Amino acid sequence: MFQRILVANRGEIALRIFRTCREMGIETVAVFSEADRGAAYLELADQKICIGPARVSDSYLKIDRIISAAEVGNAQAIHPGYGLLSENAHFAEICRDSNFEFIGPSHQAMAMLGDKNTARSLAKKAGIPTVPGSEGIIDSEQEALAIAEEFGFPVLVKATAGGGGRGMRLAWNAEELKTAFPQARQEAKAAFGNGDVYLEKYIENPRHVEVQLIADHFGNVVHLYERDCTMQRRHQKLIEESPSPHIGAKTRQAMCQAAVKLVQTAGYTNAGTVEFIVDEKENFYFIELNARIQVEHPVSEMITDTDLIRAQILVASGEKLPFTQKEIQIHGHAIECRINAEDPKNHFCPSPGKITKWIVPGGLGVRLDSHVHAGYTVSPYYDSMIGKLIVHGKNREEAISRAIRALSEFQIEGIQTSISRQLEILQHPVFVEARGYTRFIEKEWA
Ligand code: MV4
Repeated sequence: MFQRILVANRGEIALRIFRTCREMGIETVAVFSEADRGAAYLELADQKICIGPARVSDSYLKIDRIISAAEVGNAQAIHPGYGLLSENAHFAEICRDSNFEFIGPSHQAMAMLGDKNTARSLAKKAGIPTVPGSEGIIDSEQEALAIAEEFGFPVLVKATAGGGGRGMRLAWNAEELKTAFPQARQEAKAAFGNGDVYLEKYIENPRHVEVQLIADHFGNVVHLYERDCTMQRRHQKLIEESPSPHIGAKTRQAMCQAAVKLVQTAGYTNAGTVEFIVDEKENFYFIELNARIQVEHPVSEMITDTDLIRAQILVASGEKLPFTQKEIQIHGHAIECRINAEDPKNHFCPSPGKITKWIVPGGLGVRLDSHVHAGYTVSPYYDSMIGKLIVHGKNREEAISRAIRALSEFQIEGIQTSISRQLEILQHPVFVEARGYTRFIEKEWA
């Protein structure tokens, strides 16, 4: 087992990892930017090392500085958290070449899954349902048109280097595809340095359901059931829950089995999430495999009574998974609300600044993962998420009441937050009756 881990991240996820390390008796090395200097959460690490100026490109994304910090801090492993360098295969490779264990999948698996078209081919090979679409990269407009005619409009042009909703273009007919195709290629080239695109039939009003998995180096793969992330706005998730209210036991079983099969086929290790879209008839289709711990992992932890960060660390150090599939059962229902420093009354514009009042909820079934406090200044340089409220109840109804109760207890001044909108969503009949769909928030609060 590792004695010392460097956490190559900031904010709530860095704190989340420090906490588990403390419980495991593992020391931690924090890295921080000039903007995060003096932040209270850094005190939970055993050592802290400044890695540069506020901008992520000058600090949290600087691979050489992070590797140097791991050397100076005498760490044996590096946990990347989510975002930042977490899905950068080059970073994972450099960590291992520098003799630091990267707490995540192999760089080969990451590179393969980072290419969404390769991931799609892999899913097909494993017999997992994928959306009807092209067999591979599409090189010409003629080819795109021919394929679209074959399975019918509307179609989505997707960047193979994209993911998470980035690099997608919708076309309802041949005319639109003639502009969408070159635009998608150009945008992908500019955004990712790779203009390769593929085609999928567009599934209208899908639900977004993802399966959490973890795999060790002994061939053990365990799923921790699914999370429903349908309640999002412009690909920014606002509310996540588990289990999904949109699927029945049969679909759940089939989806979780498909996800396990995919991870086995890919030879994937560590924590990962297989993302599906689900149509009105509960048909599910593979979309992508996220090769990291995700923001919303706590809802899976709450319903299965596990610590996913602990499991990640154990697996990375070469130990067997600390649980078997049989031990993973669904207990009750969990809901997560991301607390963002954003103004819901002003198009969710970021609302950085000093938090002058911070009174938070507590009580039965309430978990708050947050690195902020009264007097903390939310920096404009980073993601606007300042915490996550996770509630657990014996069923969905209780979890919803508890989430509403807990959100109402927040007293925050100095910045705007997403809380008022989340309270509206949680009380909306569409959410309560599980009739939500991915574009619901955009439509209802246009
Ligand atoms: C789709 C789709 C419809 N049809 N693919 C968005 C996130 C990215 N991971 C995949 N996304 C989608 N892919 C096909 N073939 C609709 C979406 C999508 C979406 C998916 C999940 C949650 C919210 C969404 C919002 C808009 C579009």
